[in-house]
Amino acid sequence: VQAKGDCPNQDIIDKLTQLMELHKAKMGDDDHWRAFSYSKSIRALRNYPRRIKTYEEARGIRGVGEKTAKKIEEILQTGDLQRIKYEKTKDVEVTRLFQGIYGVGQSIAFKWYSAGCRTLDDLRAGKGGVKLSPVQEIGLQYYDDLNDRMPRAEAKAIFELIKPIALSIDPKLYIEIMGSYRRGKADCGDIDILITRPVDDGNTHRGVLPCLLQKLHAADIITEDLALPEDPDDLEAIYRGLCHVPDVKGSKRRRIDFLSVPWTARGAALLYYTGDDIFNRAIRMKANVLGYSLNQKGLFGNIVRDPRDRRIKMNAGVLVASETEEEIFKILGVPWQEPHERVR
Ligand code: DCP
Ligand code: MG
Ligand code: MN
Repeated sequence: VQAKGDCPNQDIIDKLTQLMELHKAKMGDDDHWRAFSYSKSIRALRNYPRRIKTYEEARGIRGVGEKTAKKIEEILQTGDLQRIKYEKTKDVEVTRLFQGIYGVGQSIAFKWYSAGCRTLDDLRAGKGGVKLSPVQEIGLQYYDDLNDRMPRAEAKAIFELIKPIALSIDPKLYIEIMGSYRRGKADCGDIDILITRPVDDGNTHRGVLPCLLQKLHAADIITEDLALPEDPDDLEAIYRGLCHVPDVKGSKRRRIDFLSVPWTARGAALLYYTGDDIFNRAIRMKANVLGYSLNQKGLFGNIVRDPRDRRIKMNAGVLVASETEEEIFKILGVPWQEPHERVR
């Protein structure tokens, strides 16, 4: 047995080890035996006393199979092993594909990859025992639609179907599109709708969102639910789902979000929900620097932070502003920016 350092075939062992580790990390059916077969070859090579010169010589070593011998030959001839690059890019490519499914992040994508899935059809077939959640199933079913952005006009058309239905429930509702649409973008990833209602007559929008959702299902505008509000009777609620233009053959599924907030929080909600996300991060940072805390509910002052970690807040603070975007900008000393200017 040779010491690791002075093994005459160390470069080969290194490459095969790299490949073995890549297969091990994946744990698919065939990855498992591949990793095992490489581990056998690697052990054999460690004990082999001479520099291997040819394919035939490699093939003659007990424990080295035909495919591994081919790889050894490639390393001898080129100093490299293409399969390593392939295994690496393959997992990036496949996990990216899987992360295109609504509700799938990096860790789930990699879990499925490790189970041996490589294509959307593998997922559909439940290869490797993979099981999708109901939401992921919907994401998979409408994969192409949901990875497409809709023209601004389509977001407008869908909203114009929704708005009168909402106003038929309560004519005093405030209902508008936020997100990329409000920023004036030519295309939208989804439709973000803010709902609230003035309280000057003593009424609120309590219960409106569940009622609206039911009507939108009945009108075949909303087609699938992805996430329902936690407490439908709360003035503050979030809904995520899919919608389409009804009665138009081949109309695509589109993402739709509803956010309902108390009337007094509308400014902070408008600001948050209009974005974009980079602008939001910047203005929240600015608030933090000034000793405030900004979120979708409002701008809060008298924030006490943990001196050991300034990110940790020790109290909820005192509400300073939340009714209009303008006052939040003003208190933070940020010059007013129109929605279309709030971009990265
Ligand atoms: N938002 C945020 N941080 C996030 C997600 C969202 O601040 N992580 C805010 C800013 C966004 C708004 O919510 O503008 C709406 O979220 P969307 O994901 O719908 O993003 P956009 O509407 O801006 O873009 P898209 O056209 O892709 O929907
Ligand atoms: Mg959006
Ligand atoms: Mn959204």
